[in-house]
Formats: sequence, structure tokens, C-alpha cells
Amino acid sequence: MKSLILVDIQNDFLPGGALGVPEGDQIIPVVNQLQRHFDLVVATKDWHPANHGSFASNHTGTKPGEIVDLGGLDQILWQDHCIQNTKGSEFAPALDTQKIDRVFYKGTDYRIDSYSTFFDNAQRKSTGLETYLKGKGVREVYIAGLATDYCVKYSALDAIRLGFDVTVILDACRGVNLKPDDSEKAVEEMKRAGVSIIQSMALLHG
Ligand code: VGL
Ligand code: ZN
Repeated sequence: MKSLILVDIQNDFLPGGALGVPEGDQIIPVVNQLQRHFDLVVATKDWHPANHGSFASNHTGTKPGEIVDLGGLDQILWQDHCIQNTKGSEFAPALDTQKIDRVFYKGTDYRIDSYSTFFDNAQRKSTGLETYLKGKGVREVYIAGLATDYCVKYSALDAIRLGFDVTVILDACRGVNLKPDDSEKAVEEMKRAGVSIIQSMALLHG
């Protein structure tokens, strides 16, 4: 059983959004094409309360990009983004959502961030995705979405640890690239952990 995980394809991560990922919108037609090649499609939403600890606005005298301590973990601060039930947290309008079986929410606890679609950043609380996938008999997961250097990377690394066969579809992802080579480094780190990296062509015309 093969599942496609669509990571955080939300308005705030598109160009012009609160935390716009360069070219983030360009993955949408690819992702829409890919969905029909999978037995199961699930999606995640970054889903923060307004008082979330990853927002620079909730720490006095800080700016996005700075690092603070959040509950004992280093936390990069971001612009306010993906606030629950706002336009910015909705799926991108061009995303085909018909085949999405279930949506998993992350970053809901103001005290901790959650880049991975499986666990919070301290690996304490699960989103339920692991149990869900394993319950459906999924052994292979393919990952697409935003952003390559954060939520895609941490989701792929967790999926490996959880025993899935993991593939990231690179042209169906884009990175934030706070530093220009962050996405390249993320790809190297994923490869070293055992993640397969492919282009969508391999599935669409394979
Ligand atoms: C993400 C930064 C902050 C992501 C989420 O989806 O990659 N990045 N929150
Ligand atoms: Zn976030």
C-alpha cells in the first residue's frame, strides 16, 4: 500500500502569503497530477493558535529569523502564519482536495513547534498519522509539499525512523531557504538517512 502525504500546501506558504515559500505555487499542478497514482492520499496543515511560541510577535524584542529557547528547544522565529481558521491556513485554492482521505493538524500547542507531520519537535506527542497509515497497511510513503528544508525534511526523517519506505518527490516540493543552500543540505541529510529522492516524472510516466 502506497500513500502520498501532502505537507502544508496552505495559502500562507505560497508566494504572497505570510511565510511565502519561493515558487511554492508551482508544486500544485504537479501534486494534482500525482494524486491519482496513489492508493491513499493524506494531507497535513500547519495549524497554529495566535499565541504560538514560534511567532516572533509573541516574544518581545525579536524578529523573524532569530532563535529563542522554547521549552528547552532552539526555536527559529517566524512571521505569524497558518493561524487556525484563517484564510492563510486554508489549503491553496488550486489544490485538488477531493482525493484527500484525511487531514492531520500540527503545531496546535502554543508551547512547542511541529515541523514533522508525525510528531512535535520534542517527539513527545503524535499527530496520529503513524497509527492511521499503519492501520491502513501503508508501508511506502511518498512526500510532497512545503517546505523542503523544514516540514518535508523532518517528516521524511521521522517516517524513516518509524520504519516506512520513504520517497520525497523533489519537484513537488519547494524550500524556504533562509540560507540559499538549505534545501540542498536537506536533500543530502534525507538521502543519508535512507530517503529516496525522485522527480515526479518517474511516477507520472513510469
Ligand atoms: C513550516 C516553518 C514554520 C513548514 C511550518 O511547513 O515547513 N516552516 N512552520
Ligand atoms: Zn508553522
